[in-house]
Amino acid sequence: MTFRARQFSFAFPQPTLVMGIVNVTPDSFSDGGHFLDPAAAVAHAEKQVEQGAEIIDVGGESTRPGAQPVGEEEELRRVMPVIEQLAGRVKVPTSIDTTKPGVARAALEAGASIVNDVAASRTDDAMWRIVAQAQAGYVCMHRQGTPQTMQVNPVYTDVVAEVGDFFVERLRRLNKSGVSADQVALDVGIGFGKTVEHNLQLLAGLRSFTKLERPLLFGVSRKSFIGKLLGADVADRLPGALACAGWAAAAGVQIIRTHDVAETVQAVRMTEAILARRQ
Ligand code: 9MG
Repeated sequence: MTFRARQFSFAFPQPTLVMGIVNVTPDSFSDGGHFLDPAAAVAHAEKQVEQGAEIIDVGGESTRPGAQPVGEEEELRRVMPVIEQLAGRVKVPTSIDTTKPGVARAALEAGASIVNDVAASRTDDAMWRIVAQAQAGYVCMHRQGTPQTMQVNPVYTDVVAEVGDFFVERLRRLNKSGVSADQVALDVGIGFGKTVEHNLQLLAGLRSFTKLERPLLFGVSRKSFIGKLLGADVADRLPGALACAGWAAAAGVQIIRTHDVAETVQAVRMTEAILARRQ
């Protein structure tokens, strides 16, 4: 199985990839305001690469529940200096975390290779045509609702089956818009229109998505479901996230998105060492 993202190509199976998060936002839930200065954001990304990140995900609009939408101009103002500088400074692919086709296009032109789209449930295909034209990688994430509404009583009959059906239908639509399957990674969207119970069911069911034969991407870093389940404040959720990362790697997830790169690399390498000796 191959994941193609412009000049980059990942042939799986290979050790789990860690994607480092760089939020260029004033209001993200755990690191909002830390990397608003482009120089600080770039230095943080470089540190993550040194720690073993093999993809850097740059975002300029918070996706946390209840976050206020950001206009395109402001989002571009936040992310573009970072994307432009990273293009010349890191050897790993840069991903643009955006729901806006205009931001995706500008970021791809400036050197990004992947579009991380938490609004893959979109109805029009402008975003996908841009991804197709650039031959970029595309993260197709499941979300029920919008950041403003998604945590207001999310309902599923069978969350694992419904997310699986969403992926099948999106792969078909992406293909129709010119995005081939080998450009797509799938993400169940932990915390995006899901209760703690839904998130746990998706974690427990991760292996079922491997039958789609696309790389699976997964993010739980510092998320509130860990806090709700274990009573941990946002600064104290790393052990819970590392347990999920190890579990996900064992279940066949290929890419883990995290704020805590060094710790996550260690967790997944440990898991892989055990898996290699499983009888
Ligand atoms: C932007 N963002 C926040 N959480 C995320 C997650 O779990 N997956 C992806 N793909 N993006 C996310």
